[in-house]
Amino acid sequence: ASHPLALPVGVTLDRYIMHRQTAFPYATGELSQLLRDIALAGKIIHREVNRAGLIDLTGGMGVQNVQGESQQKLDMIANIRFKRALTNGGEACAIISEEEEDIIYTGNNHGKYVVAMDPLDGSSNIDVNVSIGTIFSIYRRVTPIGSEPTLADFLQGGRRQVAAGYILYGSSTIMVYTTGHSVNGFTYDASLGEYILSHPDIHSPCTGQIYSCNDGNVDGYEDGVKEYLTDCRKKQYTARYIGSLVADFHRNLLKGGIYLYPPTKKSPDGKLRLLYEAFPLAFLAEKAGCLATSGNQAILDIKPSSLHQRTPLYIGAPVMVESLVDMLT
Ligand code: P6P
Repeated sequence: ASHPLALPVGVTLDRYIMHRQTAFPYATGELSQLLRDIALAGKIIHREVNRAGLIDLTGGMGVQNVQGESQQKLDMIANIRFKRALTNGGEACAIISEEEEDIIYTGNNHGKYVVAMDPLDGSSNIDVNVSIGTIFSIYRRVTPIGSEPTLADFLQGGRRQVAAGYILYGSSTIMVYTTGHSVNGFTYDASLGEYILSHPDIHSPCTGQIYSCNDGNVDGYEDGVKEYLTDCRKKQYTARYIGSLVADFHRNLLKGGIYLYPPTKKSPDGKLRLLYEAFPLAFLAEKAGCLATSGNQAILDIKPSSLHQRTPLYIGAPVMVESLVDMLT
């Protein structure tokens, strides 16, 4: 059954956000505004991504642009744009980003929220026109309003997220997010400058026949993972690996599938980052009926200890994730 608060396909993101806010009488609008700020930055990155090839934003470091500024890579530009949108929006008191080592203080110490983000994941794919994505995770701060935010605001744990989502810059640009209830996808119509509700109340299939992993790493995987992949091949499942987490995740979310990034020799703790890749995707995945595990525990139950810590990640259709976990134990 569709979610009681579902709105018809075609409604704009702005109208949807307002509608959802009215469902919460005590809502004061800050989270709504924060989501709008993220959506705005997504529109700007959509434009930059889609013209990158034309003004050499793809990979060139040290290339001078028309203003004579040193040309920055697209992921650096995305980082700057998201920081600026969140700082100007006023709702986020602090940000952490895959692009920066330390906490970014916005100066909005009266902001209620903190944001963890990967502004442009998979950016090595830009140069070859492969889809890339922004991933974001929102927490209500635990430090007093008005004080300077601290590490504690970011290390609350995945189940304390108030919202999480991603923006996929693919054949079209789509923003998919949840505030803890339903999961909804909004496709960007650049001619209108609006995100339009295209995927209301997403429920991911409970099983699937698509598996996503880097086959080049398989020999280094632990035996249980190898056993699971052998089983997928025996069942003649489909291997689909774009090398861009958001793109692989989104396809599996809609069609049913499993994405695996196990520990490897090169990345013994896994490659993907907990706070701004695994936590937000796991939060959204669980709200859409999927599972996300590190192999030892649910991703959302991992107690974070540092901003950029990594984790193994197995995420997708519950039947597929459960049969993998059974082979790991
Ligand atoms: P590998 C991109 O660098 C990324 O973080 C994810 O988007 C992607 O799924 C993964 O790493 C690809 O890693 O080691 O298979 O190239």
